[in-house]
Amino acid sequence: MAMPHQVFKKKCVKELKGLFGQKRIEKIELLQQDLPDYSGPYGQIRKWLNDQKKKAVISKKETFHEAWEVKKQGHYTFALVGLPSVGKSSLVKELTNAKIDIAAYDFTTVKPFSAVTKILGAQIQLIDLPGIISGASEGKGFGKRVLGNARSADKILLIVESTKPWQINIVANELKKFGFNVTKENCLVVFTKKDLANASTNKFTYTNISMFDKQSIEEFKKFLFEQSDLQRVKPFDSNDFVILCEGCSVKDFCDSIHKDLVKRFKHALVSGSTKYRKQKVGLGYVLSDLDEIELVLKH
Ligand SMILES: Nc1nc2c(ncn2[C@@H]2O[C@H](COP(=O)(O)OP(=O)(O)OP(=O)(O)O)[C@@H](O)[C@H]2O)c(=O)[nH]1
Ligand SMILES: [Mg+2]
Repeated sequence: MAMPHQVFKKKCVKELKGLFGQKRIEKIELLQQDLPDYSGPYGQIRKWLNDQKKKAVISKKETFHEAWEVKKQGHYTFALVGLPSVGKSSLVKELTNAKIDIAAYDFTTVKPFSAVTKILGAQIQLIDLPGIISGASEGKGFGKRVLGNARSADKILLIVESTKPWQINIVANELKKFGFNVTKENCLVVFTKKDLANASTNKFTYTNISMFDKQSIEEFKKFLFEQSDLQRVKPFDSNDFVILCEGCSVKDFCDSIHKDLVKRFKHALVSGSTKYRKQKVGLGYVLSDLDEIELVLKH
């Protein structure tokens, strides 16, 4: 029988304390092997371990400059990584209305810039990074400082010009050499300047956008939400959604509102993913995007 999820989470935190780089990654992989294949609270632990693994980048001789470090904000963070002048800042500006410099010459952005925007009720953070070049992972063009900032992201957006799809390999290689686990799960490709060409790749999930096509920007927002592993749960008496991680349970919903709510919990009435409207469910029920929920509490 699997140990209770709270006990397992405590064990993870304890065993990872003080471990960094490769040692931390190895310990996370051992813990992942022990993790029961359940959803709900164990799904949250699985996500947490994956996040920890992404952040435990092997840093070689790299010394990271604090001044450049972008703080994680909002429900979910995407970092934009790409060669110079591919349209990273244009995209962040379009999505967030932030005051950012955009220009036809390379290296317009010289420092990381963070902006948060609301997409389908979720606070999504975008980190606009200076352009990288071949050799960035070895420090060329302040590459290490730039790539180091992608560490705080939940997923990386590989920003590539649609007329130059080969840029994917350059960016992915620099990220890999820097120690990132470049996979379909944690990297997405955004082909920019769709007004010039349409591009595709079979290595990553991708989308095409253009600053001159507002429809593509609207679709891009939905794309970001879909790729963000977040879901919306609607309390029956509210018009606002509660934003939770995919695979969250009724208990996670209660905890997100108040830590003591579960003590008063009798049952919940859920509509959406359930067979019936207002179906009676317990704390372990796993919620889906756009479920409506009503809590029935002890007095
Ligand atoms: N045709 C076309 N040009 C675009 C599009 N998006 C951006 N550009 C142009 O591409 C150039 C570079 O845009 P930026 O947003 O500054 O690119 P960047 O990737 O942030 O560049 P660096 O900060 O230098 O790394 C500018 O001249 C933009 O006007 C687009 O969708 N279509
Ligand atoms: Mg820029």
